[in-house]
Amino acid sequence: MAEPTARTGGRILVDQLMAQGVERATCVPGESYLAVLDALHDASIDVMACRNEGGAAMMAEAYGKLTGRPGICFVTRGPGATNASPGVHIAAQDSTPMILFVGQIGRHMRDREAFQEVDYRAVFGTVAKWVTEIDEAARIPELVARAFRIATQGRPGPVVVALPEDMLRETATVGDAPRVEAAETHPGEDEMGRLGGLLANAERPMVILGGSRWSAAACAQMAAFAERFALPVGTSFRRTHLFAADHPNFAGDVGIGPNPKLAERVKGADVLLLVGGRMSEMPSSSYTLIDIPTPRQTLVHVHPDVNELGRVYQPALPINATPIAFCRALDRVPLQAEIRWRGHAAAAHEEYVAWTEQPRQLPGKFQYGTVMCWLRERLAPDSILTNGAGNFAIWLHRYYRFRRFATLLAPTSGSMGYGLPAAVMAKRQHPRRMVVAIAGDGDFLMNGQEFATAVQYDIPILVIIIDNGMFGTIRMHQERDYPNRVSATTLRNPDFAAYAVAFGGHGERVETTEEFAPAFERAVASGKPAILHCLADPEALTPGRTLTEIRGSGAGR
Ligand SMILES: Cc1ncc(C[n+]2csc(CCOP(=O)(O)OP(=O)(O)O)c2C)c(N)n1
Ligand SMILES: [Mg+2]
Repeated sequence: MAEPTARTGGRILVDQLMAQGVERATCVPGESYLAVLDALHDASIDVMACRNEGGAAMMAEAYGKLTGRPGICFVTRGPGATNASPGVHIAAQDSTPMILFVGQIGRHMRDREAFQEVDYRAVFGTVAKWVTEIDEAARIPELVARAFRIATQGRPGPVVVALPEDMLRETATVGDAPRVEAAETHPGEDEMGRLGGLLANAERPMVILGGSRWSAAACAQMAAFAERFALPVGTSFRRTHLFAADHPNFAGDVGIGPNPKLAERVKGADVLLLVGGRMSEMPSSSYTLIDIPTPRQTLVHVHPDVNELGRVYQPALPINATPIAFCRALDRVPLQAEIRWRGHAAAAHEEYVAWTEQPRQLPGKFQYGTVMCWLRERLAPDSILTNGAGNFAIWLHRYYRFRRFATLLAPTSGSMGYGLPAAVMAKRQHPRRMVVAIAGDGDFLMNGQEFATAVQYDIPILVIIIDNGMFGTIRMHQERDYPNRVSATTLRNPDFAAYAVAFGGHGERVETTEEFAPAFERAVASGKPAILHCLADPEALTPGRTLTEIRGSGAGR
């Protein structure tokens, strides 16, 4: 290795990113980290300047979801950092590796409440996995390497690194840190043997997949295991891409409002193998599927963070392993006895198909369910779909069929405004794949300004906005519990097709089901970032129940 030469803090930092194999980063520029921006000028890192730090941070989080390597986002101090906070929160709840670099005030001004001064350790202390501030340029390689390790190792998560402005301009002579690869945590032979023993005595076993630290190979190994043991496999909230929906062992999405038959299957399983997930509030139907602290099911919990094992549910067999390492070991689980549950997987899959095949006709000329069924035929299996939060997402997760690993980008944290920035990142990363963001009218405008980023960098994403003129999810809760008292949930929306055109993209208004397919094809053919503004009837509030049917149904509970 060449002897290190003197470099500025900004240059040392960017050289560490190069050493870690960072291929792209997002940012909103700020005067607090000019020295980094200057070093990026000469680096082979694709930097996308975004319009708001919330979108920039979500794009970085989406990169972490797609690749398993930390998404990198640069923001300025104070308002830049606080704007970025939703992306940090998503990365935390979704177990996604991400590093947020924040420009910071000069070291000599600290604690005077200087311009935009924030104590990052205090502000992000309970959200991020680790927060640090680098006080000496000479320590950048050490601390950045540690940031990559903490972001990716164990249960992945967000790291926040504050960079005092004057530190970035000082010079130091220091060598680079090596590329960091997260350590795998492997299951022991005895644990795999015990799993085999539990299955040998099982009658109604079931598998649920979730969390991060998966790969396409791990998903394939899990599918082979499910086939060998004839196991029904469900996926946790927003993790449907971990098991192919058209696989005969797929039992469905254990998400919000799951198929009641699937919920019964989970409750009635005698051995429940939970790989990577945590079965938190959403996938557990508000902690009703598995008893706390002692599950009725014999719970085998596989998780990369040892502290997640027994955090809520006490497992009969805790296995501290990454899904990747665990799945690699699955072919070593011997089939010890005759399978007594043969037929269960096929029955579960049949129930899944019955629940998701044919949507109910709802009020209005635009049948969103029919459109989603059309999309599931139209889109190639490697298409990437993204969404934020709102009732509009229910149709995607019920009627679409995810068939490949890492084709779904959606926040388990239920953060609105995620779909558009996530789509921008996905299409930047995979320019030849179709990337479709599904958004609500409320959801879209949380980060709608990032449509400008898509236009600026020629990233032809497709955005489908389901406009029902309201924050429909909250209206649903209102009508259920406080019927006929609509409060702060109505929206008067812009013409989203004109919005797309004004930004330099392609926009169309879709009022009927029949108009959708040709509009979609024109949007694809335009080669531009596009918005399809779909007008949904407010009565069509959920796939199962109309607004009128929901009104008052929860009163007095
Ligand atoms: C950042 C954020 N703010 C608020 C909420 C609460 N919330 C959940 S869904 C929702 C309404 C979503 O409205 P829209 O995107 O129009 O979808 P719809 O429910 O109408 O289909 C709100 C306000 C949230 N989940 N995230
Ligand atoms: Mg809406």
